[in-house]
Amino acid sequence: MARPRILITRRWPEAVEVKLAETFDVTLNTADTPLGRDALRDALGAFDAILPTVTDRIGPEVFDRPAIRTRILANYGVGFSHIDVAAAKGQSIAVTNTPDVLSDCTADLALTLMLMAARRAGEGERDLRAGAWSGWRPTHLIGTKVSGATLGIIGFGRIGQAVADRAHHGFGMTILVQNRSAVAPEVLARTGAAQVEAIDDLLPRCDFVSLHCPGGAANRHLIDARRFGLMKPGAFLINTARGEVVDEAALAEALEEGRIGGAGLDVYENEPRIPEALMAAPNLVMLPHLGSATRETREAMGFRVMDNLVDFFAGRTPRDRVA
Ligand code: 8YV
Repeated sequence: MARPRILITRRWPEAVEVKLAETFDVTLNTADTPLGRDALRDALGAFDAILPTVTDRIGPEVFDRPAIRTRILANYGVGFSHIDVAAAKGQSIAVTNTPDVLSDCTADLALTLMLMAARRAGEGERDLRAGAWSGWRPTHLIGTKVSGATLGIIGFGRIGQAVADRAHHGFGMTILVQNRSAVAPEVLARTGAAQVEAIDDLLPRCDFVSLHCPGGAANRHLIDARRFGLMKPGAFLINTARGEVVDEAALAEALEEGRIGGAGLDVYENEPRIPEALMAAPNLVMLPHLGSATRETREAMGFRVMDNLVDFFAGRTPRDRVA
């Protein structure tokens, strides 16, 4: 039987590309630039599997073509709000993702942002490199204490729980959780966490709020101007989930007016475009979507995609099938 034709839409860690090529008829995107709508639409007619990333916007218009060959979109990443899952389902195309393997590193990065924002690490490094550090003084770049503070976690899946572990056991933080469904008591007990029914009840109680819910239309602008108003003055917002979860214009305003203490972002509404108002905000730490960016995790994500593909083409249900 002919080997399935697969398209890897961006460059992946070499070890994974090599392994995939042993099993599949692989096409690489050697230019490593996002494919765009027409190229993705063409790919649906030419490949048995497409392996997209967050930079491939696979909306309903991409599926609007005759003779679709693709049977699976095996996403590289846990979040898949860039894929119109209903449209894929409508064409009987399976969708898989890569949970678990990136939870540790994404949680590590959420803590990085929390510490950087609260301790003004970005500002400090910028000043130092600009030659603007005049020396130690008791009032220089005074930040906010992280240890012992209260952390609110919105979305208590694998990554949210990994953040709670680090924050509670590493920094002695009190953990409050808001989640769509009830969290099992033993899961809450691991970090002494309490579940709060509504986001509006959680926000006023937290010194730090970290987002770990899915993106997509359902959670678009979950944190908006009204909810920034509910946060404690001086509190920090951390987003390593998806850009659309935060109303960036409202965030810029809340930062500008000093309604919150600061924020840390790894994801943005229109990546890689960053609004000017955010670029100008000093009390904001911004990283370029680095949540899972370690060699170990990026390789593990690739091998997880490979497992999903092998199962799928062997007629088994892939472990990470989301549609
Ligand atoms: C990925 C992520 O690197 O897995 C996710 O959902 O946000 C990132 O860690 C990216 O999405 C790759 O497609």
